[in-house]
Amino acid sequence: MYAERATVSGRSRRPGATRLAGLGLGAVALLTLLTGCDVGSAFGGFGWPQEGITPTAHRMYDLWIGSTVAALIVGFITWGLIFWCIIRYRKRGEELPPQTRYNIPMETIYTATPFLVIAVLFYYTAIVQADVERTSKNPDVVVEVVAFKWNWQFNYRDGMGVEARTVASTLGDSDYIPVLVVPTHKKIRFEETSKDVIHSFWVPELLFKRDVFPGPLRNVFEATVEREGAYVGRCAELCGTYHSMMNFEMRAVSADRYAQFLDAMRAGRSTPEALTAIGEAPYATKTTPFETKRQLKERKAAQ
Ligand SMILES: [Cu+2]
Repeated sequence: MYAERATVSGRSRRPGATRLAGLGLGAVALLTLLTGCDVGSAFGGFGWPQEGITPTAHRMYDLWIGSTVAALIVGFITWGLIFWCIIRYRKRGEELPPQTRYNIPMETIYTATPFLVIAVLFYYTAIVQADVERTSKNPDVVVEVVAFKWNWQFNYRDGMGVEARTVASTLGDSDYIPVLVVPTHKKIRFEETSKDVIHSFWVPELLFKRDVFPGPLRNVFEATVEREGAYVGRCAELCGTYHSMMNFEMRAVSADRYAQFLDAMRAGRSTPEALTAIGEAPYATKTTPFETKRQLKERKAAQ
């Protein structure tokens, strides 16, 4: 049957299947080659934020670049085949072209290939996700993140879990942006809890956010910050009227200066004083307090 049809169409199907398989192999080789060099930065990260400051952020970036390059390769092959078919098999006369169907090798290939693509994407996604989610048994620093309408409190803890004690604390206010100080190159465990509704702790440069729940469930995640600096933090869960004003700042400093900061806090200094003591700007530099309704009213009354 098959041989008959192949003769009718005047060409054998086998070389076509081999060619397609070869093309697939070539694509895989090309993918390996392209992800090997930094195609991401050449194309602006294909829309992915490139300023990640954690090892996991870099791994997520690599996953995105790999997936995008793979998608583009599949796209180019598909577009190529479409245009090739349009040109190669365009109408040449009134004669009906050979009517063929059930090309088993071809059908096997286009069933197996998408499955292979999905399997590879799933494999790498699962690995990177597990890496991002991983928490260690012995973090270097534990910070309790307390969210409330509409600000943050950061408690520096002496251990993990609810039983641990708070050794120092920073509380945000409508006219004070809380600054969370963390050491670089250390495993930082964030333990989250909310006083009222669901909020979400988000520092864009971590390329990660996690919901902050009220009640007994403490959401936890871990991050290692590689670069010193000031990073704006936000609430990423619509939590009420002043949700958009629920900003904070994460200040990453060297491990030594972090220890000095914590010592100053333990000695009873305020957060701005302790920040000044380690040569840092006392107040948030990446965001400012927003004008509250009360301040607006006071200003109007004064006019
Ligand atoms: Cu919120």
